[in-house]
Amino acid sequence: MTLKTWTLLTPQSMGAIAILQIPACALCQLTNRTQWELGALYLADIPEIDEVIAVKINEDLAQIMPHGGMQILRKLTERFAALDIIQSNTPHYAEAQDEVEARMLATLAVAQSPLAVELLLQQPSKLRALNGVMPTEVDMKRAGILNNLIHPPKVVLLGAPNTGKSTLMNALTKQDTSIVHELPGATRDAVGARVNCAGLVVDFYDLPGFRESGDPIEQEAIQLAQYIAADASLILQIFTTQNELIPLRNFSQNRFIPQKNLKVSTMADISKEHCADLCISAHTGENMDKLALMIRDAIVPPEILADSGPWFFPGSYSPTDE
Ligand SMILES: Nc1nc2c(ncn2[C@@H]2O[C@H](COP(=O)(O)OP(=O)(O)O)[C@@H](O)[C@H]2O)c(=O)[nH]1
Ligand SMILES: [Mg+2]
Repeated sequence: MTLKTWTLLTPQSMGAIAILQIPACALCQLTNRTQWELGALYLADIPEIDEVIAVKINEDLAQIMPHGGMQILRKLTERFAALDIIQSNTPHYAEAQDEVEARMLATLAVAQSPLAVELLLQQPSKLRALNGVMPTEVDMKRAGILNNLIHPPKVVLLGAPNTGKSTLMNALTKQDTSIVHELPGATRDAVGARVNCAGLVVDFYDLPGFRESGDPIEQEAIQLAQYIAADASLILQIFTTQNELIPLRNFSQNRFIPQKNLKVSTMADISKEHCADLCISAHTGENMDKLALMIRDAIVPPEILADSGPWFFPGSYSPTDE
């Protein structure tokens, strides 16, 4: 393998240092040092750019650690272009035993949910043991569910105005994400936030309350909210003893996402709605932990998490593996 690409391993933003993966042969081109012992760290000078920590990992790969920030990165990008080394977004995992492990590590780098970590680390041995046997329909169905641990699924709060949706959103995010007001119609734009629900990270959307409205802006906001609700993995139907459930009609327009729903009655500190799946109070915190568990279990059921079969996470095999 003669690598002619470089990859930024750290986020493209401000920071004290950046880490770049580069071709081993580029070390001599970039710096004035010619002797590189494998695995040894050097302080090397890249003329007119920066002094960096550099290491030759193997005959193909090296890493440099310049100071962070956009300007040094911009200069390095120009230097690489002059050397005909092109940027790639796919790092090489020199530490991986094989391709399966490299693909797992690439997935681990982007997985959002804490629950993904242990499960992903178990997959290389499970997938290797299959000896290239392709996934069954059951495997693919399980993978479809477990992939929610990598890319956060969408969960929407749907209900009439003044049912406590925004208050619930703020309690879930533990900050003032949404406007809370006793006057109905306070929430106009859908407000989104990423929340860890008992190990499953989800994207919550606080939607404007659904009601008949003569206000064209509110009508448009409600229409937009309907689109967002249509491709949610889970709809939380929010209601109270004072405000009935909003019928779900047909929000399941996206047939690739099996839609589930939970009936959550809010303001349990005032009164409890007994036909709910769960009664909560965002004010007192009653059943808030239970809500997180119910959301997680509705999207990634415990029996799927406990299943000992392999997880064909995205990229774990390709049709060319056949
Ligand atoms: N007692 C009590 N009041 C609540 C609770 N949640 C929300 N409220 C109140 O209900 C009103 C409407 O809340 P809001 O979150 O704006 O409702 P939304 O229109 O559905 O987003 C506000 O005055 C909140 O303080 C709760 O758990 N208990
Ligand atoms: Mg609101």
